[in-house]
Amino acid sequence: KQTAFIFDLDGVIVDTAKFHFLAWQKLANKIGINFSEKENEQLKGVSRVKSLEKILSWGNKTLSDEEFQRLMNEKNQDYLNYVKQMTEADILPGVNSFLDDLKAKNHPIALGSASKNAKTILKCVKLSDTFEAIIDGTVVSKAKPDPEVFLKAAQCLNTTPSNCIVFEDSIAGIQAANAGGMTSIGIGDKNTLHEADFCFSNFLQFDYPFFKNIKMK
Ligand code: B16
Ligand code: MG
Repeated sequence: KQTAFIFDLDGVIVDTAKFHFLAWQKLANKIGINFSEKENEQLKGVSRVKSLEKILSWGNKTLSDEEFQRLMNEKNQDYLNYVKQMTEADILPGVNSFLDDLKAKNHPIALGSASKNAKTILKCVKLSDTFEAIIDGTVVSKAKPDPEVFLKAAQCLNTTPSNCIVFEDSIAGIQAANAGGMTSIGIGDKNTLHEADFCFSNFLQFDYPFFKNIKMK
């Protein structure tokens, strides 16, 4: 059976991670909480609600439900203003040709993202019809590092976790893939993503034949 491939979105297919960073930083600073790349690393792959909860806990702050909701919306609007300006040119280097290779060889491919904005982003970068299954923040109830998002993707692709390879840029996402019994490929810094089975800085660092001989979990 052909190996199935599951892709995270933010930080793997497109560099929206930098937009999340800018939007969260603006919000955190506004409420007097320090926010740098170091804090941001812990928000990657984490849901919107959990992200704001974490930021507030770092600043020892609590908010009313109403205010919490308001700030989450504000961040999302800010974030979407960046997203709306994206085009196909914002797909990360090497991603398109790798996706083309997988499709040419009939590998099942799915998207596994924590984002509620996933479909909007795919539309902006013209990848709406690329994935056989799209599992995103609108259909998942347990956030990464829980494996739910990837297990659902495997199920939609009609395959087993051990037949899946997951691409992830976040610590939480690598943990989710590992917990689901899938082979995890980190995209980013080796030291940060040391729990991944394999790690590359980007999609130009490997090619399709690499996966022909890969040792699966
Ligand atoms: P949204 P991924 C995740 O997407 C991001 O990494 C994370 O930073 C973000 O908070 C989360 O989506 C929720 O995104 O606010 O758009 O619903 O990496 O799982 O594709
Ligand atoms: Mg990500």
